[in-house]
Amino acid sequence: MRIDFVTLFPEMFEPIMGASILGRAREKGLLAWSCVNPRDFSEDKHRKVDDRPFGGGPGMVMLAEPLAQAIDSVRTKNTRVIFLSPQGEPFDDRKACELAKTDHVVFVCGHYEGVDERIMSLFDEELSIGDYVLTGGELAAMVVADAAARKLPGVLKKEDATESESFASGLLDFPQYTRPRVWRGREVPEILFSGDHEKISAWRQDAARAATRRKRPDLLSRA
Ligand code: 4H6
Repeated sequence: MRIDFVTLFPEMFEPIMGASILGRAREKGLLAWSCVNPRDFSEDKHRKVDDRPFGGGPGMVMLAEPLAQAIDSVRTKNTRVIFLSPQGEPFDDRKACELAKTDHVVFVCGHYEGVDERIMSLFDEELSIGDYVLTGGELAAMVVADAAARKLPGVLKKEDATESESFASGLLDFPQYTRPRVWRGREVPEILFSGDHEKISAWRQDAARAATRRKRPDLLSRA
């Protein structure tokens, strides 16, 4: 999977996209990403990428042309261009799986009050990571990139097989325990020491259902 981030702040990406599992995915050649800066496509002598909104009002709006040129500089035949915004379709695990099958994704990160509406015609999709507002689209783009990248074959260790986890099953994860056996007076459920893997599996399924009913009943009432 190849990702291009269209961003005015490329320095935000290496600390997140270069660390931990995503860093290893890059080393293994499973994930490649780079940044393209719309400022490099500004035709203005001051490298301006924003201007005041027609109709008045506070703040600035991102110019369409530098954004369009940045996108076109990385676009190929099978590129999916995704815009992150509070107005987007809600991002979820199903979309993450779908995205993981995409060869080349371009994430466009907005700033200021937003972008000139006419740029929307260049986007294949508009996504939101939740009902809140961020100072820029960069964190949202990295959230989506992380959720998709960990679905790529070979990115996670075998043990972390994504099929058994939360959301693939429609349920929250079952509770996990590790050493010590007693921590601050709290014991690990006895059944986990039984060695009976069928019983453990059944207990975990029950525990997952109970956790979902308690914390996210909305997930149970979905189809
Ligand atoms: C597009 C339009 C994504 C992108 C406006 C982006 C939340 C999400 C942004 C803006 C985002 C999300 C710029 C409006 C800053 C507010 C960047 N916020 N904003 N929920 N912000 O996925 O001012």
